[in-house]
Amino acid sequence: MFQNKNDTIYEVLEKRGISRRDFFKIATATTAMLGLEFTQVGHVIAQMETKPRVPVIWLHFQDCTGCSEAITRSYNPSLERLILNDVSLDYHETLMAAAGHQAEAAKQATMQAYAGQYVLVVEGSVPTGFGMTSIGGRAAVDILKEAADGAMAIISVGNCAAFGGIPAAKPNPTNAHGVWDLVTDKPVINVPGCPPIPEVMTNTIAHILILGTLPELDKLNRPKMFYAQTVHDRCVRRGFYDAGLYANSFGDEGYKAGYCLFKLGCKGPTTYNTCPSIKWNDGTSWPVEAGHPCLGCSEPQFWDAGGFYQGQSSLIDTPSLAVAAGAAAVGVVAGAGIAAANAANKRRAEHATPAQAPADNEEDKS
Ligand code: FSX
Ligand code: SF4
Ligand code: F3S
Repeated sequence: MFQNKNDTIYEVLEKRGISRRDFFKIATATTAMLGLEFTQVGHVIAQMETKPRVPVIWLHFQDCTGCSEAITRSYNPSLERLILNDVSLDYHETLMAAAGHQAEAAKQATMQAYAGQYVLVVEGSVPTGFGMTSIGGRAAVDILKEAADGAMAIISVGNCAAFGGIPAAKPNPTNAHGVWDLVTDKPVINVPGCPPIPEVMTNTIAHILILGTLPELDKLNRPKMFYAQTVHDRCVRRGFYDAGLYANSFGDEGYKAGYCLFKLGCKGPTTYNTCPSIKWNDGTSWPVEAGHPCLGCSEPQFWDAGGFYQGQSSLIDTPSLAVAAGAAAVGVVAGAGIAAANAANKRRAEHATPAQAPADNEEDKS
């Protein structure tokens, strides 16, 4: 097999018969995909030529596997491209062929051979209650901490891994937590959503693996490139909101006319995510465009913070301003600083309601 872990991305492509010319095309497309200026193509080429492919370990805890299900529908980059070219996906309970002891042995081998070099992706919240979920006879929290110890960075995909999600909703019977509650000595990047937008997951992973840096993060450790604006900022129904035209019930005349869904409980004004821009299923549509209010799935505590279909008590008088976030990167070496910031940020998230969380992002606006 050509999948020598020490191969660079370029070497992997070369062994697959990709010409030098096509490599340049791939590098150019990758630069655009990562949201970088065209002038950065040379840097991306250098990274792809010199950086060994990085192993990824993907752990599942309390989840519905919707995040893994969603990532298989990523189109740019596709999951196939990510796995074949850019990363070595060494452990993923749903996608790997191995099972049982064989799978566990593969994970242990990667953790030992690439200590300090692999990226850990976590899906699902982590139960900490006594006697709760165990895998292979081991407590979930131990499995997390063991894998986190040797990781250069951790990506929490989905609201469950980032903020606790559904399992942590009241009464939280398993005492479930997001990863950044439990791992405080490593950079933890939150990619929330229930599930997250597939391209947001693949691009965040690709950014770290190809550039070797962390993306710029907001106060909830979400990549600013995707979470700097509210859903409301770019909503297709925004003109109706501004004109005071609302649907009052599903199926009424306003609903049929495509009016704003605010009175049906839409959390778009207080939810930071890129749904209106990237959309879902290769740009086909997204919840509000398809006729459903935004549930706030990328914010902390979204299951507990008010009814999904309850209109909020008052309109937002000063809608947030859109801002194009730069993709300026912070080196992985800065990870220790980010890890230190995790503690303060997670405390903020614990006490935030979706209505409060955006205030934490105010500094991101101009
Ligand atoms: Fe949670 Fe992921 Fe929601 Fe499901 O597995 S973020 S329940 S869509 O998919 O963890
Ligand atoms: Fe769109 Fe919801 Fe904002 Fe209305 S309240 S404009 S439906 S995001
Ligand atoms: Fe989630 Fe709202 Fe987008 S519910 S998928 S953040 S429109």
